[in-house]
Amino acid sequence: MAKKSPVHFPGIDAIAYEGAQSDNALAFHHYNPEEVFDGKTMAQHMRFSIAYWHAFRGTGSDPFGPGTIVRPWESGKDPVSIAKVRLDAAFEFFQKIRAPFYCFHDRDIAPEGSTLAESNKNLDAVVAHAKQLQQATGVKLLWGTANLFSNPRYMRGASTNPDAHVFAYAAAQVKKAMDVTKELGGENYVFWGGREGYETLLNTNLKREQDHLAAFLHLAVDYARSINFKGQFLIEPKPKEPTKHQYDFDVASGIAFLRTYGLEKYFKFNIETNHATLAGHTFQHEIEVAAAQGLLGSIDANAGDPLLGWDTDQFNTDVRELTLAMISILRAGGLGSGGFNFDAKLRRPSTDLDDLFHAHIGGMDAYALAFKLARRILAEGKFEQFVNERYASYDAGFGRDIEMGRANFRSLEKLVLTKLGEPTQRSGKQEYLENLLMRYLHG
Ligand code: XUL
Ligand code: CO
Repeated sequence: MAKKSPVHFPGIDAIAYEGAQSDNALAFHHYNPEEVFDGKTMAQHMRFSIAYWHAFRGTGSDPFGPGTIVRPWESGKDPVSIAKVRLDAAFEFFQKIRAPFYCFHDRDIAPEGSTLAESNKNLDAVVAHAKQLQQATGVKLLWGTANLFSNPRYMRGASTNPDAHVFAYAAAQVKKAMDVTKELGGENYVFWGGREGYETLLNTNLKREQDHLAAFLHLAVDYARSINFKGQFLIEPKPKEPTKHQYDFDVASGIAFLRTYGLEKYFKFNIETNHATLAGHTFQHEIEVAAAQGLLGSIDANAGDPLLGWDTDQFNTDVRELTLAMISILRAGGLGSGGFNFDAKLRRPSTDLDDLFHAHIGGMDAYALAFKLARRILAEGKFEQFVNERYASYDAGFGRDIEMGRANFRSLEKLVLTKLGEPTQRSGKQEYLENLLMRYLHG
């Protein structure tokens, strides 16, 4: 165990649930971790997770200027000892914000060395420290992943790189990232495509690159099996940024890719709100497309800005959007081994230590409120009843025959000509339903 660590967040206690009427900004107003719903605490339902890269490696830098967020623990004699003190600060934060999980990339938690062997050594030293902190605090690893996009060697992709040498390097890096994820009891392992995409077909063989991506994922599946890693593999789709054409554009293209290459048994989806909206979809749409195929895995909880066309990774306080998402998630039976990971960062001028608390309190409260609203909406079943009635013509007679594969074009033509004639018009009642939703949200 580390020497008795200094308090990195002085003056901020563990965040308490004080209820909606409380004026205390450093309290939960809707998220009560201990409250029980259907025999499970809210903490067990939500499985909130902190994203190490944003919360503890984010500095506020952008293409126009350097970082603005300076943390007091970012000093020490060498990069590995700084990494360990940073972990101490992180675990203090995880406990105070009452998050049961965290997530990391290999290069967030430990510094990259000048060779792969040195990087692995750094990672081992920091992972040993993380393991102690996990044991001491009870905070668990929701998922691990490898950063295959920051280092310049990956500028033309990792597994889709035209150079097989880079493919091999990425394989070695993912092998190690899976080893440490297993070592830390990670419940999932995420593959975000990073730079797996292209800018121009003038220099790109698209088919070969997609074949290589699939080959890489098969090798990952084989390796996981060989080390007996039981965590769920997750694909995280994103349509653009960094490359113009990302291969994992959205959930639908991800499903087509997985099925094309025989990978659908091994993967589910980690759906990120801001990636959904960048693809021109709603968050709920992406959840519903994955859930329809039994492939809903986990959520990267954040929000984009509707006026900006890039991944702004903001904390989401839009209760309407989250309630709709929660309806689809709860209807699908929840996230299983997944959780809600705050892949979200502070705005560049949010430089105080307590801003990190305000940001996560808002995200957790908004999700908790959405969870309660979605439960009520589902329990009352008004929308469900409306939707069921809308499709009732398929429940019996020739509608049932269509669903059961017992109808054909000839039988249907005969029915229309001899019996059915012109269909009667039925309203979709969207405005009525939107008003109904508004009553749930605002009374
Ligand atoms: C990038 C992104 C990543 C993944 C993990 O947009 O969301 O941080 O979540 O690599
Ligand atoms: Co993400």
